[in-house]
Amino acid sequence: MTVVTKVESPTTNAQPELTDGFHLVIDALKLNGINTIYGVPGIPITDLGRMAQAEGMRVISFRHEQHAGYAAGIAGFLTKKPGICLTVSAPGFLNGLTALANATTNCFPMILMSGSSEREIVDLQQGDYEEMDQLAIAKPLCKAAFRILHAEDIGIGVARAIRAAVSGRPGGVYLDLPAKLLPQVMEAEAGGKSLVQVIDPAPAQIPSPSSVTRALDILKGAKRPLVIFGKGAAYAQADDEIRAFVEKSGLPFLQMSMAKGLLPDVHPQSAGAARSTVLKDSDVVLLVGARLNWLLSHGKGKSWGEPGSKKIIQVDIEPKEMDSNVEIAAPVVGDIGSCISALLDGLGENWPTPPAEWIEQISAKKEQNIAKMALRLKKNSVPMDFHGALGALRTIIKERPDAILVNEGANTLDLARGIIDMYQPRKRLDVGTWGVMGIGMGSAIAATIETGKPVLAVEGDSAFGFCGMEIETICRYNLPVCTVIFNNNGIYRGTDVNPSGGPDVAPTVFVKDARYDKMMEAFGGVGVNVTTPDELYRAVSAAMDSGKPTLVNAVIDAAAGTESGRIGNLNPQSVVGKK
Ligand code: ADP
Ligand code: TPW
Ligand code: MG
Repeated sequence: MTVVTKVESPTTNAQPELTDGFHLVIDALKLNGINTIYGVPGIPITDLGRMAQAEGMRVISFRHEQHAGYAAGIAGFLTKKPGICLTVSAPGFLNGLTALANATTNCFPMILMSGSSEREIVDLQQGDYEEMDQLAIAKPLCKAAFRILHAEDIGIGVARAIRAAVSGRPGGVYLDLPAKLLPQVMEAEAGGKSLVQVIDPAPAQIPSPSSVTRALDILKGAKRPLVIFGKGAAYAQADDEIRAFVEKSGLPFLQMSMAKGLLPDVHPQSAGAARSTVLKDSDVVLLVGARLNWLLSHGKGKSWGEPGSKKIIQVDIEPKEMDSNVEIAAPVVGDIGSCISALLDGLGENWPTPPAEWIEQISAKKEQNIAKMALRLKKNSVPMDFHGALGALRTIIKERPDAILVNEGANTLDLARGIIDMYQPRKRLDVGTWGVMGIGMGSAIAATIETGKPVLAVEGDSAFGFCGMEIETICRYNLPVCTVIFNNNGIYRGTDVNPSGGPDVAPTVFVKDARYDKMMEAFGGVGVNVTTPDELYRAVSAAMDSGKPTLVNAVIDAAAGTESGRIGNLNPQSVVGKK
């Protein structure tokens, strides 16, 4: 318990020890094992950050709250504890709110703690400094939202926020800290007693035995089974159970983007290189911590084969997820560790291996696709295309399987996802469910702060622009982050022209041949410009080995990309003629 001061009592001369709201917030977080705050200082929380640092917490100051928020969300994903983002009132809060909504959408536990203005003035709309009814605005964008008005409620308020963030389906929580709360004083002993250590914040949720039996019966009857792991499976940290289940059952599997590496992408049962075939031709699909949202074509349409050709088993902690898009033949509701353990137990001793014909069909397709890709990855052309550049980065990760890969962009994202094999769980962090640009630098910072591992951030030049100023943060904290910009002079491509012939450039193109590496030099980091895959490989290897903050400007053929990468089909088309 932190003691702020001792004061003389005029009547008894006793000296009650006092604490205050600032210290109670810090003590409540520390008591619950939360030791890092990501944020931006200012009224009314500047001193909260200072005092947190004085009390031994790690306080990482960003240049913009959105990136502090993305960092907090990723910290939550990596650690199963809520990441904390601390912002100032109104504008700072709103900057952090995008990240809070993103965490909720992605099922990452995070708490946005924001200072706010005087309640009495805000509620009468009398124009306080940075006036805004933040609680009301945050509510629809998060799992839960709380405001603490009295110092003695800080313990309970922080406990509720933590439990709400991590229990059940994880998500974002908003915690409103009005300016007046922080200097409120109370006796230290009472303050200490008011704190709450959250017991069993995310209790195991055991699936019902009949749901497990139903799932296994369907799986056993499958001729062409498939397992799909999503980022919920990566989050669950049930890595050993998942591996045991996959290997004992012999089932082929796919891993969604941020689940890649849960099992090595090079695992013999991985069907990653035969994705379209297995999605289309499978007859039973076991989904584990993956939603049937747009990323899986909602579980229907051409990519899923003939309508009615599949039965779906779904393992998820959120019962409402079942039947969200198509009928789920066997819902298994519970936490992934408990569900997979139950399924593993149920395999018993004589589980039949999947039909050889199916496994052979998958192997043949894999071999064919891998051979096709190998040729493209070896290209050493100038200017580089995406494949040539990604061939080099693929080797970097193969040589350093415990490095964390951060990835955003359109072509830069879609092609890297397919080309760079991952070998360990929770090593690939990307744009997530929303496909949001600008997660890169925040994710990279949190990834290394939380794990101590080096980070390779592969960024489209547009994606990087959303968060580029945070390279100063990377340099300031001297973090082992190597950022590679795939510089193709624009969004998707740098070759578009203004169809009107007017003086403005096309909306998708940037300054030609920009040198992002020079930005890094401005902050004392290492900047390198490369034009070939060999140069790229050498520059990134050196950066990863040295751990020095580095930015590599990788010149990519401006004509190489396609519109929206792999999801161009989602662009609405004008019927009256394009461009
Ligand atoms: P992806 O984008 O990789 O397909 P999604 O974000 O769509 O993954 O799905 C993740 C799912 O995992 C969510 O439906 C969420 O409820 C679920 N989930 C998250 N954590 C757990 C857990 N510990 N146990 C069970 N399900 C979980
Ligand atoms: C917050 C829309 C999707 S992808 C992209 C934008 C702007 C940039 C693609 O260009 P980049 O990649 O990064 O250079 P590449 O390799 O294809 O050239 N605002 C937000 N999120 C999204 N998704 C967008 C806009 C978008
Ligand atoms: Mg680009």
